[in-house]
Amino acid sequence: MTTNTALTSAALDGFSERFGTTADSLWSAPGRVNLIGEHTDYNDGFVLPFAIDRRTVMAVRRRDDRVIRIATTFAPDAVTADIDDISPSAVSGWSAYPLGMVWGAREFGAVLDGAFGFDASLVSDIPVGAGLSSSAALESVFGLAINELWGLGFDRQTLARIGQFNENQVVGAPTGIMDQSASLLGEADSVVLLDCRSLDASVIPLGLSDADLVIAVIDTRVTHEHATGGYAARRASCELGARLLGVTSLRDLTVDDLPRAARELDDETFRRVRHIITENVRVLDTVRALRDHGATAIGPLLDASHVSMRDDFEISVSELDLAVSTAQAHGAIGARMTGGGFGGSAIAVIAASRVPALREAVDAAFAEAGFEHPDVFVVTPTVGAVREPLG
Ligand code: GAF
Repeated sequence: MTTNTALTSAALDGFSERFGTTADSLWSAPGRVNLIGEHTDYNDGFVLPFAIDRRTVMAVRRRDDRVIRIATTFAPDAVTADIDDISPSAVSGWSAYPLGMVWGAREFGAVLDGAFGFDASLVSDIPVGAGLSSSAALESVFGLAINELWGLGFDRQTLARIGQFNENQVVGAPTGIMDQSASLLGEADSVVLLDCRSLDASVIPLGLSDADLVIAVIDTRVTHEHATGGYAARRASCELGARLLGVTSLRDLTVDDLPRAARELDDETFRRVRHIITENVRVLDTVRALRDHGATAIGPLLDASHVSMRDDFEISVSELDLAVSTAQAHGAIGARMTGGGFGGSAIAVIAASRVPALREAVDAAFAEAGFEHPDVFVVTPTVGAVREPLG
């Protein structure tokens, strides 16, 4: 069974239109929503994301040479590269996400002597810049495809590491490993608990339907990117805090260290550190709440996470705060911004029957504030990257 018939058909049709022949294999990878655990990944901490039912699909046909051509619906021109010439300086723009995976695989020890070229056509229904990891989906779909086509033998955790490496070294964004892990390790109706130090991952049932709940995304349409600006500054603050407190990473600290941190750090660095320490606790508390009481019990933890991101980590924006407070006032049992921040999306855990009223309330609140019209839609936890059947 395909994960999304309309998208896989669009990828196959797009392939035929662009290359004048039919594809011989098909792959897909999802975007992600992070339920809780923000900016904890690059601090060796815990995250709890899930793969969403918004995907990037790639139709492929093998070639007889070592050339890769990639066409997409989101860029006018196809890119062409020779497998042997791919390096950080030879790729740029959107194609760095897929093509950088070839270089990353080689850096992780893959011998590409037996690799062959292919044509590929990509389509996606993950909004770009919405904080739902469209870029990780691109890396994951391409990484899984070359891993299986070329028989590279990497496991999914290693593919996620290659994706992060690509993002850091080729794309130039100092991001952690959460997004690629969610896209590669996600399972239906579940969240992925990832220990970003050991990379141990466990899949935990979310049980939304048992509780008659859904997760609504509120895409503020404030776009963001992580290669520049606030994201890198937050990472630098965390590294400074760890250094000044004499630990390898903020993962090594607990709430018992907060009084010392308050004494030894300037106020801003202290608040950055406090967010990471308390967010790690909230992730583990969320896992316990899910296991012991189900999804109905997680709301206050999500609300507290948002407050911490707004006040201590300072990565929220007015649109995200308004989305969260409006959701909380219209029936959400918990709401928070999700992802790297400075724009993007918020999530609300809410009864399915209340989603139309939530959409109306958010639309009205955004119109009154003079913000751009937001997009509100429900996401379902779904399977990670897969090879799709051809038809
Ligand atoms: C972005 C990054 F890519 C992730 O690694 C993570 O740090 C996240 O922001 C914040 O939790 O999505």
